[in-house]
Amino acid sequence: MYETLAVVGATGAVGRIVLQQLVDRDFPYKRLKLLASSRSVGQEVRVKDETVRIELLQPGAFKDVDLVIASTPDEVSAEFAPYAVEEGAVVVDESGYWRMDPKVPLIIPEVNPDAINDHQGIIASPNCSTTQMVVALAPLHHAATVKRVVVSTYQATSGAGLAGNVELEASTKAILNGQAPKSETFQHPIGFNLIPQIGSEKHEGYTSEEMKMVYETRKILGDDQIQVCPTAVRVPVTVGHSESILVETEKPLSVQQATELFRSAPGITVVDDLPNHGYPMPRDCDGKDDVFVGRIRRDISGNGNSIAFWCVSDNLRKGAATNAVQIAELLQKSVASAN
Ligand code: 2RA
Repeated sequence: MYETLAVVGATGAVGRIVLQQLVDRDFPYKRLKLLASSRSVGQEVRVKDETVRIELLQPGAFKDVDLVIASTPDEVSAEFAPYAVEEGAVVVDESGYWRMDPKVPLIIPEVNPDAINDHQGIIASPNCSTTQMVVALAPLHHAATVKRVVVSTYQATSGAGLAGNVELEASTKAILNGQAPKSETFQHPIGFNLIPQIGSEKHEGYTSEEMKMVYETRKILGDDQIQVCPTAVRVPVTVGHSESILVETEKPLSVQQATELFRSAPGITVVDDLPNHGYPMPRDCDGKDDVFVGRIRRDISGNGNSIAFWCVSDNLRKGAATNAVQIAELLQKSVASAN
């Protein structure tokens, strides 16, 4: 049981779901502290049967805190996480800032739970587009060693926070009303559109979002040889990232073997019944914690060592809040078993 749990960024798109997950999963803590920037200080948030007042995120705020679950922009995490650790807390961080730091474990509890034993105060949760892909790749990797992945994402507007969904609605309404849509959160109007850019240019024409999928996949699966070619696309869907994935393995896998591996892996639900129009779609996955896999098929362009599939997950849940709360649960188990 944690004495004091702090949630940083509780009023954001992910932070709200973190609070809901704490209640739904009956997460053990005695006292809950909510921390945010001065903009939200004083706001009251209802959690289970108590009302919690948001306090200022500042040095000294973690002196009585054991565990932090944080969902903030990178620059906020870069500043507060070191002093939170210095003040005695362990930080489960959802920002991108610490993920590739060699001293920071990057964890998906179903995939690499043992990495938690190496933490030095900060534990990172991967980017949403990486998390769902790696949950799906892990059983194939363990059985047949993943060599190469070609992935195209179809990412929901909530990946850009509450502002992303507000802009999708405003943009769609403006277009339906014959007005010019505005684009402030995204590079172009998102209503009735697809935008093949998430993040900024990072490496040889690949964006920062795409390179996260390359680097984080290797770190989580512990294999620097895995080659990933990603294309990340923003789509006019509020919740649920979808991914078209082609995976090449060292040992060949039949469609039946791959399907069995997906079915028996933790955190994956297979929905694969093309004749009856059965496959995962964002609307059906909204509000669910699993990663959904379907359209599992042989790569008819390949040499027998590759499988194609479709993967959908709620980006705010397994892609963010659920994974962070699962890390916190894992941490508690590892502390309990060490004592
Ligand atoms: C996005 N992956 O969807 C980002 C959020 N972390 O924009």
